[in-house]
Amino acid sequence: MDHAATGQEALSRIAGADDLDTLESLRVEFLGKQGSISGLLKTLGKLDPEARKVEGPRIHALRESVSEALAARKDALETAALDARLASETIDLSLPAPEAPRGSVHPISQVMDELAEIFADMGFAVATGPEIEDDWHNFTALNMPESHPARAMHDTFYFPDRNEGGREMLLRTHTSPVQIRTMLSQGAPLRVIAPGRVYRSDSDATHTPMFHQIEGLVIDKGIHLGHLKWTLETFLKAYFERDDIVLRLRPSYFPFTEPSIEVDVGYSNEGGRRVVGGSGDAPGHAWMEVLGSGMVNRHVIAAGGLDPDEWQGFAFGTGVDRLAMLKYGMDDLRAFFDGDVRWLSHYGFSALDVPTLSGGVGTPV
Ligand code: 2NL
Repeated sequence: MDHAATGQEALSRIAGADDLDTLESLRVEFLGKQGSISGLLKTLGKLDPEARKVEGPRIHALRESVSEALAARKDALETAALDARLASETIDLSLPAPEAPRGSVHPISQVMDELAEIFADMGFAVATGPEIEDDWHNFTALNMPESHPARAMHDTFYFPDRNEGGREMLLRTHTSPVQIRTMLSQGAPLRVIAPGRVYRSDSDATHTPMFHQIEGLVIDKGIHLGHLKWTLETFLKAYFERDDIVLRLRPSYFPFTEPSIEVDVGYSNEGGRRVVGGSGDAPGHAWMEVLGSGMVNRHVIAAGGLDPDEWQGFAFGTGVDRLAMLKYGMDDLRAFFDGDVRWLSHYGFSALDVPTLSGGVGTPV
């Protein structure tokens, strides 16, 4: 048998295989169970001992050389494939980088950050508390007795069960309970803001059942209305980033403050948009209420564990959502909570743009 010729043909076909699939089918053809060289090996058993001595080494040598050739060709084809991939997958550094999808900061979060920044500069810390409250912290401590209308089922979301102390549980209707908790845990003097979600059973074009409030509380000795007025004026000028903000203080009523004061700012209408600034009495201007405030009622100071003859304070509260709408020009409150990314990419802020008093508290993207 001319094994040399068989070997030559096998080696040249292996050398000519130009992909891994072809090479694998050659391996099966020569060395597989039914392969031609495997067939030769099987014939050895039928030969007489003399012939086997001659043929044996030749067939084994043939199998060895074909097997080595297959391995070498496989290696070469794999190296070539890798080289081709490396050549085609080079990165062109002169091209612009592919755009990474970027989220944006919701206007509510942005405005809360701006408020925290502004009040931090006036020495206020941020206080937080539970959104599920008991009726003592939400109402009683704030001088709102059992008979107060705000406690009614149609205004407040109650839970069916009372807590271990027998108190009724509810979704807080304002952030004031946070300040009661802060007075009780930290004592006086105190300068805090309490921003967060609050809940009322209310739903129409201008009211959502959940909205955002920020309240401020200062407790110290000798605090009076002058401190309140300066603080609110300084805050509003920083927030609206204008020096010509004019305040109008009006007497009002809140159960938790005495006296109570509502704060209006002057604004004008420019292209259908409210622009805050100037006196509300100036031509083309009007007044708009932006804050409720007052000197903390002595019953509330006492509920906070402090002696009202020793400590006085002022407090204020306002809606974060409305402040955001006024500054950034959205006109529908409900869109705030729809979660529409198109609205968010229009009104959202860059996460890298952290509000600072030196750099501007609000810079929309
Ligand atoms: C408004 C008015 C106000 C307060 C909130 C307050 C809190 C404590 C004691 C006294 Cl612990 N007062 N908060 C005071 C006056 C007004 O909010 O229109 N909010 C949306």
